[in-house]
Amino acid sequence: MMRGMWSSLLAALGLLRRRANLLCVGLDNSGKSTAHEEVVPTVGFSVEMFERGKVSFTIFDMSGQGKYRDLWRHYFSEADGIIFVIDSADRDRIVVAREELALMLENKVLAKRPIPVLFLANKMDLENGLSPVECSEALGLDRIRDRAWNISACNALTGEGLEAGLEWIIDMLRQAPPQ
Ligand SMILES: Nc1nc2c(ncn2[C@@H]2O[C@H](COP(=O)(O)OP(=O)(O)OP(=O)(O)O)[C@@H](O)[C@H]2O)c(=O)[nH]1
Ligand SMILES: [Mg+2]
Repeated sequence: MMRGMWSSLLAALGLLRRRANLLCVGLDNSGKSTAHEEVVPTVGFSVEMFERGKVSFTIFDMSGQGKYRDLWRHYFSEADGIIFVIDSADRDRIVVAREELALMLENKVLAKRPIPVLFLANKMDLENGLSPVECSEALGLDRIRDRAWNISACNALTGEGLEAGLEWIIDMLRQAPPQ
């Protein structure tokens, strides 16, 4: 289902002049992998790569399962941007997402690298989900002052909202190109 959606979106956006790595994180079941090709929980991580002209673009899709979350930090030094996916309908675990986000932002490597973070309030199709503003409040995003961040609602099953989110992070990378 929706196989290669990241690739086609990125192609449609006609982006990037160089090599860039995006790290995709968030709790298990938030919908990180649905946007590209996986339909089963990710084991460890998976990588999707694209060549666009002279540009090599890589998305590291990390598993959000508890036992694998420790892997995220190993990619902070290489990431040019982070996509943090939230299951906006999982009200019970938004506090866990907040804790994982806090841990991530406290990481010494990441703290020194002001790379942008795109938050995706996913599963916007589900009734009773949190709006992006509510997600933002629940996660305490207004406390993030040392880097650019943005939040948009999306539905990874249909792709709705993904393009707008990606456009934002790509714009950020254009303004502050990866080292
Ligand atoms: N209703 C709805 N379901 C979604 C959406 N995005 C993903 N899902 C479903 O959520 C479940 C988990 O999606 P995954 O993409 O595997 O989640 P993940 O974040 O990659 O999970 P891990 O790999 O375990 O970290 C799947 O059953 C998806 O079909 C969405 O926008 N709306
Ligand atoms: Mg996954």
